[in-house]
Amino acid sequence: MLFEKNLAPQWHFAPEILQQYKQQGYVRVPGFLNAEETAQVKTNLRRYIDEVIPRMPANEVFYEDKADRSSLKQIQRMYQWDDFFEQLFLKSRFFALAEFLLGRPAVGRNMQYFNKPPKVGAPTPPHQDGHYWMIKPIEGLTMWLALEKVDEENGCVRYIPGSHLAGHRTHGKTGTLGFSQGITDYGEADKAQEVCMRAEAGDLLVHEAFAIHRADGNRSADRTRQALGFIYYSARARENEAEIREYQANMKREMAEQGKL
Ligand SMILES: O=C(O)CCC(=O)C(=O)O
Repeated sequence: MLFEKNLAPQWHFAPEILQQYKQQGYVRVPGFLNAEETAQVKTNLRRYIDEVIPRMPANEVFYEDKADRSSLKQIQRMYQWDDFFEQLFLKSRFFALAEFLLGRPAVGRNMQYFNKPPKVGAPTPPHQDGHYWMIKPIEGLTMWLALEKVDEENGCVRYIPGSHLAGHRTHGKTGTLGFSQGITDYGEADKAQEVCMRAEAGDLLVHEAFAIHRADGNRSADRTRQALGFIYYSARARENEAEIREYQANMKREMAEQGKL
């Protein structure tokens, strides 16, 4: 069952999941959703794209080419607009896993759709999510649920094992809609350590705030690369609201000036 009102006692997660998450900064949980649950999510995603996007603000929905609706690449804060995705985010085993890995009460902060449309899906620049969050303490994690087969061709997520232990790297502007900040000195030594996380539909990746990751663009001719992202913070993390407002306003202005929004 995907949803449960009373979360705590329903799910037990293997201690190895926590161990790997702490050691590597990320963990893969194969088959986190079974085939039936994954199909349910995909059906609701299609409904969402058809029925909910038209009533969302334009700056919450990103396209590789905003004149081409088939190039949909990202949807922000899906849970704020739809009961199914709100439950999936906040009353589900995803939420329970977040609390298990954080080791403390969690709050849901963002739920996103990530697609890389065939041929045009852009690379995800190397980054650390904690850089984007503007919270103190920086305690949080991101989950990434594959909705279809993902590999080198359509843009697997690539992690650097152990990178979460080496602290915050310098980020700068990337010009990429949806991933506006990237590590400025990411080099060959970093690339040599990357691990490509191939995934099947229903597999879940989870990474810690400082785990370095990136993805290539989608080189395939006809395969999409669809995933859902879930961002949870520790409940004691406090956001710097003024900094967030300023960052978002600047980012939206720049993207609009470049014709991307
Ligand atoms: O979907 C991707 O390519 C990367 C997603 C990502 O970077 C994230 O969820 O933090």
